[in-house]
Amino acid sequence: MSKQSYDPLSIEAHWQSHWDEHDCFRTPEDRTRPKFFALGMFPYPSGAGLHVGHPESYTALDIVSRYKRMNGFNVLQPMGWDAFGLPTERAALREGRHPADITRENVANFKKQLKSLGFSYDWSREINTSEPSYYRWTQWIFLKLYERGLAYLSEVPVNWCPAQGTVLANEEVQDGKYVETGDPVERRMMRQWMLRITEYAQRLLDDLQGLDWPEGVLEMQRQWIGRSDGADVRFDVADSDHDFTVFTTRPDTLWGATYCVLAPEHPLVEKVTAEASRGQVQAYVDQARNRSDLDRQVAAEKEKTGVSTGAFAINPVNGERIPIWVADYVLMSYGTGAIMAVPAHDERDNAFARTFELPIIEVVSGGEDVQKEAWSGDGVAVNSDFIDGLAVKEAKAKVIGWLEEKRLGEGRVHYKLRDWLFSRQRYWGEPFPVIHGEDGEIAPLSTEDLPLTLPFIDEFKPTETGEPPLARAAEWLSAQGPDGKTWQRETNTMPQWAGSCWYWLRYMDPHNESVPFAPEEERYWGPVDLYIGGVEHAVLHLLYARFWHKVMFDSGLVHTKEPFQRLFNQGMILAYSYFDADGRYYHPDDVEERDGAWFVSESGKSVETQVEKMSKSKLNVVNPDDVVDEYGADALRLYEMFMGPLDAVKPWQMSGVEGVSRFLQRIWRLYVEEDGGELNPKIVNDADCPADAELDKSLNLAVKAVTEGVEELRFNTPISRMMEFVKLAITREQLPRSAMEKLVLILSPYAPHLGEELWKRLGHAETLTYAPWPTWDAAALEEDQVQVVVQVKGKLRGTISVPKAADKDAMVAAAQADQNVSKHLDGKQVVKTIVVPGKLINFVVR
Ligand code: ANZ
Repeated sequence: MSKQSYDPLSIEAHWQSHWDEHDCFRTPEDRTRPKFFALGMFPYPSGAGLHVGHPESYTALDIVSRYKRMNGFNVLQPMGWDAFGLPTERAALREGRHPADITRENVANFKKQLKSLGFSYDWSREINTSEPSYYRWTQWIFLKLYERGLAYLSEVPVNWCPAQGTVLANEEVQDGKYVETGDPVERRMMRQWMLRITEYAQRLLDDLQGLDWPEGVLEMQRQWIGRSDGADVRFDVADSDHDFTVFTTRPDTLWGATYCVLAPEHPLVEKVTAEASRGQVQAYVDQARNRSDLDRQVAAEKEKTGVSTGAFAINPVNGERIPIWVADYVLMSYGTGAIMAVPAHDERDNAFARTFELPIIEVVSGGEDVQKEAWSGDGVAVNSDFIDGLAVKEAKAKVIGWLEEKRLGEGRVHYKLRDWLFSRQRYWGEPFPVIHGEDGEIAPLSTEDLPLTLPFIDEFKPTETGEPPLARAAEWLSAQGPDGKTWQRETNTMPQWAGSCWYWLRYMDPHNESVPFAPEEERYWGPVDLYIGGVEHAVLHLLYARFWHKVMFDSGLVHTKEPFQRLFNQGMILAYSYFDADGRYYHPDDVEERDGAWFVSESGKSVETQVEKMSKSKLNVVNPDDVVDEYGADALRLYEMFMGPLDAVKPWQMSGVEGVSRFLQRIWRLYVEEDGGELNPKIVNDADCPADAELDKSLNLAVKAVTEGVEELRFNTPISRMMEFVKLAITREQLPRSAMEKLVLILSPYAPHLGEELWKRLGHAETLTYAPWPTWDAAALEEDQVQVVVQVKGKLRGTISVPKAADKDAMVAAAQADQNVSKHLDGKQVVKTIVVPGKLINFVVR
């Protein structure tokens, strides 16, 4: 037989079908072993297919899953599709096709791609959020929310984009335009479904404690929930019966309040505005109304705008008359929509007061010059009557007590978190399981009527009257109401977030037709032990999912308060892009390096390189399929883990893939005989192999590194340990079989195809999926070398490593052999050599 070279493609195809045929990764049914639920954020099956960011987190998770199986855990590692959503609906519009068809195609493509990467998923548990058998239960959970009073219809101001025919999230609007398309956006009142997530604000905050999540994500969740402790304070409007309440986090600064501000939408604006100011106030309010909150906040950072109402408020602590203004830096959606302004101690108020020449009164000591810059630090109260001399914390408490006693206000907590706008004017989403009566009554469908399937339509634009696309499904729209009359179905659909709010639970029991998941399955599998995904989901998805989970907890459907015990974010993979002075981008294949500079191969034109996000327009997108075709899936997996720490942002480099691919080839040659038999004859039974402490130690280091690496989600450095072992093993004439088996086992989570192939060649009939994970021998790792400092005339000239047992002569010889040391000894006479065994050598020279 001729030389057998490493051929990843045929090996990988073979093992992938072997795993499939033998159902190797089916989730075990027995309940006697500990469980491990490994979840990767399921992909949105877009037309572009998989990008290299997907295999990054999925490989990490697959390594953990394979490791856990080998450690005796029952592992649940599923995969599915977050398949409803706007991009598919847009593609349908563009291509004149149905979103269901596009989704089916994209899913098939994604699945083929994921399968080619050898992930150990239990494909029998695949889910798809756009299938009725799945969204039936999304609708069912919505009804639970509705029953509990957590879903309600409300007239709310929305960002309405007439061109797109839909409402947009605040984050999607900038300068009054839709960020994606530039279409103008207006504020409109619309009747929308809202979810009362605010009711859970405190629990969403409290339960972050005890989660094993990245600190950055915890902090983003805290910020988003935004708990603020302060007081509501009532201000009377002078010369009228009106009053209004402000929310302040600094009741101790009440004596420094020199004006008040109402949000433009505040209902009192109209009532208190003086006759002379009406025109101006109205114009200002109209202009502010069309801007989103976020937009207003950003604009207010740059320039403060506002108008005076001509009315005055009475400061409750000292009876002073202070003017009432209207300004858009105060948002109607936060606190009470009204503030007392303390320009000496609040930055925004300070800028505003300086712009409009309003008085600035210092009431907390410590600032430099509050006429120029607000002082928001600590200090003691001044100019503040009965709290003078108190530190901020005590002053706050005392004022709150006083306000409560006088019934002028009370201590209050406000949250930034808003109720969740839960309807979209879209076709490709879950229909709401409710019907509407003529007089605005609502009736939920009964659970036996679920799923309410999405009707087939072939025109996804909104109707001419601006109604959502579902208004076109004339027949579907009518339903018999509880009173026997014809009622109307809801034409909005749920937002894309809905399907991902509970999907991990469905994986536990994906084919159940009578409940979303059986309680005993949830009790065994919940919570998710490890969740890996992108940091872009640090807030919304994770917050929404936690909210639904808590509602299900309250309904007795799940037994844990939190869904995801441990969370990890993978870092983004960037790419090198190449562009010339005109800003034109070139594909990496079309440029070349000469003497450290880059040129277009054809024209010789010089180009610059920069590490950037992958994007089609920059021609720098790396397609995982191409990498697999050229180097194999094991090389792709190994490279993505070798690039750097999982959570680091790092650039893709093809030369790196080549490097790990060579490493895999080296391993192959180490195990597979060049001609003839299956196995390299160098691999012999342990008893026939002479003791080899160095090799033994190197192996134990690798086993330890891989093992600890998996537990700590550090995957890059253990690869170096395996490389070191392989480098050493290549130099040996004989290799002990047990060591070579261990290497295969620890390599297999990273490079499972090669692992299985070598395992078989080592004589094992069974897959290594359930082979016991190897242990390392701590004794073999005992440090037997020591570091010795070498000085020449008292100056540090080197450190050498010598065996612990080395005697004086051996130490001196080793020191003299060091290049740098010998340079400093050259031509000098050594008059004395001081040796501190195991620590230091000092050559005294002349
Ligand atoms: C007086 C004051 C004095 C304030 C001072 C701050 C510092 P956080 O911490 O973000 O909750 N505020 C209240 N409602 C607002 C609204 N709807 N729009 C804009 N600003 C609003 O911020 C609370 C503080 O933000 C409140 O405390 C209020 O200004 C302002 F030295 O009151 B403060």
